[in-house]
Amino acid sequence: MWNKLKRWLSGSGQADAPIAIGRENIPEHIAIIMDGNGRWAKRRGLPRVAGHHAGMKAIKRITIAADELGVKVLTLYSFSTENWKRPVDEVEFLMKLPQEFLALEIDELIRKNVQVRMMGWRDNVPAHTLAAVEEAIERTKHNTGLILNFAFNYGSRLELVTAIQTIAEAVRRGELMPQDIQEEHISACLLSADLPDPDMIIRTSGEIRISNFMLWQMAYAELWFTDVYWPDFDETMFRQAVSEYQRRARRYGGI
Ligand code: V0D
Repeated sequence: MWNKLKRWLSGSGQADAPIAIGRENIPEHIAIIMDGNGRWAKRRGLPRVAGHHAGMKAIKRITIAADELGVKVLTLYSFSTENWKRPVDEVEFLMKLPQEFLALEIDELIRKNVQVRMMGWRDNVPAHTLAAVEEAIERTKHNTGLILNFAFNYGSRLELVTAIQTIAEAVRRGELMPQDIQEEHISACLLSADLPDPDMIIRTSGEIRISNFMLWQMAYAELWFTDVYWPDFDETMFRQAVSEYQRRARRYGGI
């Protein structure tokens, strides 16, 4: 009802038809660049941090929606290795959010059989933040449902640099010949080594770029962009993205 009203207010004139999603061809791995929290707040005359806070509710909504659709992995880009350049107060505030989010949601995540993970560098992360994240990972590590993978202190080029270092070291030790290096060696050295590549990447807030996110893994991903700010992103829009994914024919370079 509310979504219908919102669509009516925004003047699309569209009836509230249910979004058709087939049970076949559900994307196995969806990755989301959760952008627009600061702008969402600014538009309301609120401090940026209020937008970050509002973004946590969207995480909950989309996690539930992804789980209900049978998505296996949901990766959420919450903090990049470049985000340390933001004002210190903002970074300090952001570093309290994983604890707050997990304190609020861990019981339901456990009840829903969700496995929490972190994809990113542990160094530089404040001890209180890391302790909360590690505790959630530990408490959910045997869960067999949706993998909720937080890309947190993550950067794709650094991930590739460390992969290249690992492979160069193997070559130096004589365990691998340069001409024998395969795509699989590179995939196996990434932080996402035990996850499938994302089938779809969603970015909110109208920016049409990838911002150092899963550059290797996104080779065949469908890209989906929306102008909606992350705190306003809801399950209807998420289902719209999945529905469109199913309509696009994926060919992996074939015909
Ligand atoms: C702000 C919108 C949950 C995006 C949501 C420090 C930006 C709220 C987490 C989180 C953030 C991270 C790891 C984890 C569990 C939860 C989070 C950050 C920002 C960056 F294991 N929300 N959230 N992390 N925001």
